[in-house]
Amino acid sequence: MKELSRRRFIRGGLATVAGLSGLGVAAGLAHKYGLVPPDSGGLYGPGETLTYAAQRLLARHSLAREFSRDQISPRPFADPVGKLPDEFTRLQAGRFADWRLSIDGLVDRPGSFSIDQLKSYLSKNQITEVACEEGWSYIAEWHGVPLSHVLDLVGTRPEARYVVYYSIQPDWWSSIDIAEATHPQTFLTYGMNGNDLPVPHGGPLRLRLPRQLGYKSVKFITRITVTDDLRKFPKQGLANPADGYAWYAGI
Ligand SMILES: Nc1nc2c(c(=O)[nH]1)N[C@H]1C(S)=C(S)[C@@H](COP(=O)(O)O)O[C@H]1N2
Ligand SMILES: [Mo]
Repeated sequence: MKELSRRRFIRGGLATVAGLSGLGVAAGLAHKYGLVPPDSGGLYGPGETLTYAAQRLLARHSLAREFSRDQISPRPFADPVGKLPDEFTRLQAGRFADWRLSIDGLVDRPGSFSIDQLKSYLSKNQITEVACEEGWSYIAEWHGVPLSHVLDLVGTRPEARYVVYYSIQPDWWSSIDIAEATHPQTFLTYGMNGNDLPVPHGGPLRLRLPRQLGYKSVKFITRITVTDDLRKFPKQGLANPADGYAWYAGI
């Protein structure tokens, strides 16, 4: 388990500063223009709203930095994950042949995809950094299919605003807005540094979002739901705003 109380303490300090400098006024403007993230309520709300609104107005299409092959970290750090469910062990024994990613919600053709199917679609590489909120990072090459490509295959409906994604690990799930979901660097990732994605890094399938902090790049993805309203869902899983993890974690 992570040190949630320390994070809460750090965020508490930041919220105090934000309160003193009057971010609430800016947040009011963001509301007016519909640029409000789903964790805009409560103590951290004005700061979160300002960050998200500024990002979406100024840098919606910006690219995360990409690196050259010689900058790839020789020993990428795999952040230890909690115990994986028995279902994972069973699928792993079958070399993930039965792993499925299902996509439902506001799409015309809900469906489910095997890893081999995903590999047969448009394949892309990116050499980007995983940056953990705790301060460490590493650079790796990632191989996958852009999420936008798969969303086009299932036919995202026009009213879609968010994409919710779930790990086989029960408490790990998160969500992003459509801008992030259709960004060219947002990948359904099945490979790393020339090999299949290793299990400690989220194999066989991980959502990679190099523009946001590591905790948004959820490992062992099995389901995606497209929605118009995050209030229909409970708060983010383990990495949730109440514990000091912002919903929008842009870097
Ligand atoms: N399913 C799942 N996804 C996860 C985590 C996890 O514990 N379980 N940890 C997150 C956190 S906090 C970080 S920083 C990154 C770490 O990625 P890495 O193990 O490749 O370094 O994975 C994220 N995705
Ligand atoms: Mo992290």
